[in-house]
Amino acid sequence: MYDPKAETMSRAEIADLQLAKLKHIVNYAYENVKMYRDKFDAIGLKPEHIKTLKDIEKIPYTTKDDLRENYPFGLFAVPMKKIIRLHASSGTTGKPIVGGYTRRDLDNWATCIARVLSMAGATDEDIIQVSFGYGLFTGGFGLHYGIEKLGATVVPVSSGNTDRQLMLMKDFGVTALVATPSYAMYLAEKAKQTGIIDDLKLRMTIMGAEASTKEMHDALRNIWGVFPTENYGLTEVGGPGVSGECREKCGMHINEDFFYPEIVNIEQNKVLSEGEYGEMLLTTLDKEGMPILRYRTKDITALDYSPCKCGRTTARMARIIGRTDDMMIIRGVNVFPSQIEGVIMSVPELGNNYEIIVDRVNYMDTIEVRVEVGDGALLTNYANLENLVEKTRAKLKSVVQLDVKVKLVEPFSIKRGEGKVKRVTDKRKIFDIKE
Ligand code: DLL
Repeated sequence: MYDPKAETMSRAEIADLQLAKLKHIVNYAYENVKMYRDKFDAIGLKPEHIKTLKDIEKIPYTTKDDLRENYPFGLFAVPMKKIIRLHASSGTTGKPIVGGYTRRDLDNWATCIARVLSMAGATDEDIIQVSFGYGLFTGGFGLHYGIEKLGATVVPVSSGNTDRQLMLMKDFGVTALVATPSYAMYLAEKAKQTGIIDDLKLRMTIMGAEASTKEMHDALRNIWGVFPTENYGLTEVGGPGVSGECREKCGMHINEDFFYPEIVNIEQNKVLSEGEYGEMLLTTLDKEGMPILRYRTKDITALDYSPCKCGRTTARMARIIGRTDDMMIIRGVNVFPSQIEGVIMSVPELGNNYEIIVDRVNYMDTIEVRVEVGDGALLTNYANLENLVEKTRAKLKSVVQLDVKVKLVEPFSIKRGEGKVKRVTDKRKIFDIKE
């Protein structure tokens, strides 16, 4: 454990610390960020009204639009002189989300990452290759400084050039790989194809930055033959390091002295109880550069406050089952891409790469899954092929309650990415996406 004192406090100690930090950060945001002052003043809320942790519910949510409207530096709570690093989300549309870090923020960030790495089983003996992009994306630099803080050896290879990645993994004796799950899978396929996999010293994959299912982790564990864990974070609250899985793999431990999580039902404007799934809100408890109160992450998860077998007492968040904005509504049925991935990964004859195409034909929603077969020879036998399509379709129907068209394609025929994968193409003109 990297930080036993912080990671094994009693729940009462955690609550006390969180309340003290919450009171401070609310006051700090009110005093130093105009947007928060305006939001509080509009409803007559004063920082001193926050007397208990539950009082956080009085504070209005912060949304992505708030961040966009204050682009680029409107939410910074310190003069620019004190900001020593900027990051930004890749953002597919419009302006990116910007984060500003003071020296203290960077140090806390590295601590959070060092903890996450240690949860995953890494030590100062490890040689860790970072295959996240280095740049405005928080993944590369975020993991980098955490690895250094842990005292492990960092290989800052960044993203891209898969052959070179594998060569370095072999030549440097890399023991841990940091990547998105989809890129870790691509690297594994290549390593297997070229036979290089047998010459590696890898002992774990540490993944994050995109959703993945238990089945995907099982497939990764199978192909690499090493232990996978995942970790979570987002640019808006600083990047990776919010939470990470330990070797028990029973949810991601939240760095609760830095982040206060809540799960809410947005439609009912209600904070949910332990174990209930809903959208996660995050409040940064210790950010100088850009404090964020009750940020709507859009990520859907649930919390578990019971102590973990690993000895940590920090709350665990369940694997993200989807985002409120990636939920597809197909003929009135709610479908998450993760449900489809779960089915695909559980059919042994299927490969690990797939895409989902949603369309509207004659006013009727259609959904097609294109998935690579594990072995190209399958495609030459019509009867086998039909059986496999049928089997997959039946499994999908039982999980998503919809007829899903299944198209099997050659291994390696679906484009692979080096960062975050985009699996869904929604061609419908009208988007019935829930806010
Ligand atoms: O992806 C930060 C990060 C980098 C996390 C490296 C972990 C490792 P953004 O680019 O702002 O930041 O994207 C944040 O990615 O709201 C989730 O929807 C998704 N995401 C991140 N980690 C996970 C995960 C980084 N472990 C958005 N499981 C978040 C599921 C994840 N989704």
